[in-house]
Amino acid sequence: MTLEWKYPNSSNWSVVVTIGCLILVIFVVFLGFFCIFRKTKCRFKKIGDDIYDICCKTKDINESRIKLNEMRIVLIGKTGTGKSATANKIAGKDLFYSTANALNSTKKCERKEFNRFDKKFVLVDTPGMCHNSISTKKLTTEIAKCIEMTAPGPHAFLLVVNVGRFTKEDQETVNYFVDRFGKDFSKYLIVVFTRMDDLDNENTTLKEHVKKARNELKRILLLCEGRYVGFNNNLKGEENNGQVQSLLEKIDSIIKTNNNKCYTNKMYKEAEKALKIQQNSNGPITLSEKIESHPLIS
Ligand SMILES: Nc1nc2c(ncn2[C@@H]2O[C@H](COP(=O)(O)OP(=O)(O)OP(=O)(O)O)[C@@H](O)[C@H]2O)c(=O)[nH]1
Ligand SMILES: [Mg+2]
Repeated sequence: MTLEWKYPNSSNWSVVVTIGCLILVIFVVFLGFFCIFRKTKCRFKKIGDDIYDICCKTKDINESRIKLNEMRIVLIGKTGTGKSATANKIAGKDLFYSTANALNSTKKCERKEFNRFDKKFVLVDTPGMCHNSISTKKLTTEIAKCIEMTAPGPHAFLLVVNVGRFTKEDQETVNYFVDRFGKDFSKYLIVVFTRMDDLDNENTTLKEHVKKARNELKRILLLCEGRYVGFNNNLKGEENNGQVQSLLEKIDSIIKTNNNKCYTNKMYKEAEKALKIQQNSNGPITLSEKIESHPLIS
């Protein structure tokens, strides 16, 4: 049997043309649907992208709002002055270990987060200077961590001193921090006087105490533009809330003055570099010595 091509007759032609037209219509319809689908998909994608953008922006705004409502604080000072006790008073609960026993005192930087007075707090308690069982080198390594622990950096440094006599050790402690944290340190500094109960027992106010203070202490208060508060770490409840609120007002004013900018790791690195240069050369004196000999302060 042989297969033979037969030229289509007129009726067959109409079938071929109809099938051809049908294929063409199907193709055009398919193409049309494809284009509409693509366009819709693009439009959906755009709507999706817009929603994503809005979500991201809202997330950023929320994050910056959280950051704006956040207070990051580092407590520094000589050992036993009441840093951990003050940190607990700020938190309104015992988060840090505070003790009269020097052997059990704070040995490492400790970071705690909590919410209070409609704010988020990040508090870092540091080991005290002039510690018998920790070398200054070890303390320096440890204390340097407080900047990263409060990343992007603290809004305030609370230098905790007690209302007792301001000793040579206290002075050396301040000098240490001035040199370590550099020229920007004073912009973030607040002095917290603990043991206000001792002053109450002597019927003295903090203002009077400061007035009668030694020049070394007055220099520090000048350095931080008179930002100081008193704390009685035995107070509880509303009375404690009052002293914490006074401190928070001071921190708020620092944040405003510093245009919301916190102390940064970059500032710390610059201070570290400057201190190394000063230590390696016999020339310029350290920042703390410069401050001590400043005409405004001395
Ligand atoms: N009376 C009185 N005692 C206080 C006050 N503040 C702290 N203390 C006491 O001082 C002692 C030392 O307090 P801490 O908070 O452990 O001191 P610190 O500065 O953290 O000490 P380090 O961890 O060694 O650096 C504790 O027995 C506290 O109860 C205060 O305002 N009044
Ligand atoms: Mg402590």
